[in-house]
Amino acid sequence: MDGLMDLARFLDVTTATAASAARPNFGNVHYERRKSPEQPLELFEFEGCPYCRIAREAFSALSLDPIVYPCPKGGELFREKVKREGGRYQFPYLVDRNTGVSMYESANIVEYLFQEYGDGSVPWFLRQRSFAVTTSMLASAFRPTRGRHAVRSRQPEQLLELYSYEGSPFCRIAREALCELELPYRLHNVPRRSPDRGDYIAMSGKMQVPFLNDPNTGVRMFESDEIRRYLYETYADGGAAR
Ligand SMILES: N[C@@H](CCC(=O)N[C@@H](CS)C(=O)NCC(=O)O)C(=O)O
Repeated sequence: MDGLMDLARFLDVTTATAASAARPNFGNVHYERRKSPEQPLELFEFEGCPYCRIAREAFSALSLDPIVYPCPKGGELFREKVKREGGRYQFPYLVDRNTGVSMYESANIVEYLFQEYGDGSVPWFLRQRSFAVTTSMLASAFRPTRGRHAVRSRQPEQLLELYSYEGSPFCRIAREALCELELPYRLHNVPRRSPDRGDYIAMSGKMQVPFLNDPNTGVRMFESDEIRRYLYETYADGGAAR
């Protein structure tokens, strides 16, 4: 049994690492942020979607902390809101209540974020569109069953918080579980050279991601496999760990 668990974990980390390698270090380093939004941006997405990854890389590179509303296939919680507000089921979808702007299209979202919150210039790995889309599709292909399909869950009263940056394979494993369970969360991006790292380390005790804070239960934890197990045991219907 332990051998099987070890093998499953090995495969999990290997394929997540391969996904990260397809977009090596993109979104892992901070780019200049001119200002921070007063109200959190809202991102409707799902982890397995290559276009959503492109948008998330921009958030990560700017150390922006959106509220993520997971919209996996078969999800019943937030997909409808996107259809209602934007007119169609398409992800990613951005809502910025600070400026009254909402939009589809990852390329437009990237451009908007760097214009509004960055220094106006989009890094090459997001600007080269066909390169970005192809490599992001490759990243998704390494994790064909994760972060795509909804698993019935019970909703927490308060928003969960995840500290992460886009290109970490371990953070991906944690985000996939949040996505599958349709658990909305505040995504705190702390890439290398992020001005927010100091506060993060002071709060968590060390520089390691992912880190989950669940204010509903008081649980605060590192370790992607434990985060995934905790989320399934706490929020999946029936509490099954997967
Ligand atoms: N050109 C769009 C493409 C977005 C797109 O095709 N998203 C897919 C997911 S990868 C989608 O929304 N599919 C509908 C669905 O999942 O219901 C972009 O870059 O944002």
